[in-house]
Amino acid sequence: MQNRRDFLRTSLLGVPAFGMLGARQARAQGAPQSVSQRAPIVVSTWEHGLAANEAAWQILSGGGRALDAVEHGVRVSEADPAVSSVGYGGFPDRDGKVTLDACIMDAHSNCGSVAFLQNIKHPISVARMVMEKTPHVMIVGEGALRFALENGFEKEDLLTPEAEAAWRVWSEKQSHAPVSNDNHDTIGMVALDTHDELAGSCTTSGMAWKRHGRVGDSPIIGAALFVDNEVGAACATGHGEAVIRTVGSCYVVERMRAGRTPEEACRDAIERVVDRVRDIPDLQVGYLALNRNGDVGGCSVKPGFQYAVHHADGSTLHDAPSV
Ligand code: SD4
Repeated sequence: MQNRRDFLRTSLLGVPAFGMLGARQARAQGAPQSVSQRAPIVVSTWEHGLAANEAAWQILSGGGRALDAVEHGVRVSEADPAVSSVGYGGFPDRDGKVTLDACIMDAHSNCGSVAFLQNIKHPISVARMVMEKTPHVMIVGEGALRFALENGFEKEDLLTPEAEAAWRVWSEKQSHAPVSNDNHDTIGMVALDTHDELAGSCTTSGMAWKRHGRVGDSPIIGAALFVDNEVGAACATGHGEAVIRTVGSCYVVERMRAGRTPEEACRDAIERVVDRVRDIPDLQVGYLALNRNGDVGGCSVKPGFQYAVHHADGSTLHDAPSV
């Protein structure tokens, strides 16, 4: 059942008046948290998804492809040093190394992925190159770095002074690091373009203070991201181990195929996580889904998961319901 206490919380950022009206109507009608819009539309995880969506929208609103939109959208978060779970400025692992995971998928079941990649600011673009320039889906570690350098990417130091300082504080305490406000803001983005094509992307520096070499769900197709153009697309954020163990995003898409709305499908997947994964303390997982009709919904284990939506009526931020 939908949690009706957590109604649509819409924060409109410089949207035109008709966008505000639409949001007010949704509230007045007691609409559920899901959003329904004709293409194009882009949705992404967390508040910093608003800025990422804006970049994606520039592409989608000009008739561009969802694939380009989801790549260029998440690059905004990758480049933002204030986003401490993605790209440049991401919190390092327990050895003080920033290691990145990313994947991308298009409407034709093409996909590309990189994992445990270091010193490259835009892993999502490397993932896209894996998809388009190799016969493979996934390249990791040293091989991924070599592939990136061969294809014109530059080696950069991604550890900002702020992230290094946070790591030093953690090293002194050697504390356990559950998903918290410090490390929950992986970006997953899914979009539908005016050519009726869906695409999705996901990029992260992973769980802060993780074991060196640990790879989460974010580069794994079917776990953090899945796109089926006949049905819809879904992405995940939160404890990657729980998402992998329940093949989360693929399950969300399959639930939509079975007739569930995006929000219901996300709720089904969250219920599966809660039911099956009982050994992770302070577990948090959030799913976000978009179907090919432009309906959007999300759900998370704990309250606090937000997602950003951008469509012709403007840009909004929503609180997902939790189970
Ligand atoms: C991971 N899923 O590496 C990522 C972490 C995350 O928001 O989503 N943070 O497990």
